[in-house]
Amino acid sequence: MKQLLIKCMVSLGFILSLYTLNIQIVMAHGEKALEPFIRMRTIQWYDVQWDKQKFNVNEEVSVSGKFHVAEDWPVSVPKPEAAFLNISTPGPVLIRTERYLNGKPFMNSVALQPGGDYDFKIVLKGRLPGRYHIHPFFNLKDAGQVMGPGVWLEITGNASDFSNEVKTINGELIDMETYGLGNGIFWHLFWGLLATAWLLWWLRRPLFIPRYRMLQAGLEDELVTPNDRLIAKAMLVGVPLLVLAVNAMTIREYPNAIPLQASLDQILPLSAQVNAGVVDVETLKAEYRVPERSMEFTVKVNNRSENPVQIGEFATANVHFLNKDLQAAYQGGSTSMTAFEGLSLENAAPIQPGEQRTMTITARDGFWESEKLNGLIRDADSRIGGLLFLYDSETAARYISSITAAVIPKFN
Ligand SMILES: [Cu+2]
Repeated sequence: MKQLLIKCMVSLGFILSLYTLNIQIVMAHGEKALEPFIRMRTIQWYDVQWDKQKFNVNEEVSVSGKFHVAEDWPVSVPKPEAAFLNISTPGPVLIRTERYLNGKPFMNSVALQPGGDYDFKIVLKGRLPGRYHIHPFFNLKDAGQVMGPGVWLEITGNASDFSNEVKTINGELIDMETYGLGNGIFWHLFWGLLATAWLLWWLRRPLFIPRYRMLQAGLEDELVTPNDRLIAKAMLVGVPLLVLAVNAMTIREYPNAIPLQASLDQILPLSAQVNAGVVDVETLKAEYRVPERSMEFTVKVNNRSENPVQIGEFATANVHFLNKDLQAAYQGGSTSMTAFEGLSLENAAPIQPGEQRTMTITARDGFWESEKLNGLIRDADSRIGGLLFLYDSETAARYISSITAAVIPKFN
């Protein structure tokens, strides 16, 4: 209720602000609307990359990346028993031609396992020219959309050049842009008109209070005439008969049709990529300093690898806080949500093999506020989650830990 009120106030404020400001290009599209604990502790995206960001109509483009499903899945969010990997676009500007999870093609929703690691790839084809803001995202059943990182894509060329032809199992080549369109429009109109006619037939009678008074007066027989009964019987028999007859015609014309698929795809997680065990990170506590916009973690790092490791990055809800003392080339691509000097360590010395160190690390940047992640401290579920990236100083190997802790706010 409170959130509804806030949303109404925000929308109202937004509408009012339109009158006082010049129209500016809207840069966001609701990715910050979801509660911070859902964005930080459900799907943890990383290494998301587009093979190109400028391409032609008809040209293929692919996005690939990885994600970890947080172990510390919020208790108020339904478990990811049905999740759909999709691409958020402003309208049908691209078409999706292929989609893979852990290298397996899949069409339907999929059950994800908390703690599991996955990689994905989606192949798209440019349809409408323009410059668009695009995200991969997961639609979680009953929870909402968890956005992956967003990019701007530029599609060049002519919309009229777009072709979307597929070969059916009968070997016929069809144009998906227009195939069956007339049929679809006809049936929508047909059922719409029939339903409207049926509704209007009854709406012209006395309604509500006059009807109630007639019933009270024992005049119900006058409300339903023999003609009404006849038409009702014709509808009752005619509609199912029509559906069955048209269905039979369709089956005769297209004997080898595959029904729309409604099953859940079963794809198991990869072998552990995050929390894989060689370098362990345990979060002892987390404090958010409101005036400084900084999150301070006390972590216990246990290095069981054979080389020294250093903490390089903390990533949560697509915001990357990089360790300014470790600007290594392998530290991931930069996005518009990278705080290059956002991460500082209490003790910058590499953690030696066999060493167990308890230390504080601080992720400080205005992103906590601009990405509305600081709303966490006013949530009923004030727990943070994210991925901590550690790098082997000698071999550049990367270790990833999904860390989580309850957040205590500090207001001064
Ligand atoms: Cu966006």
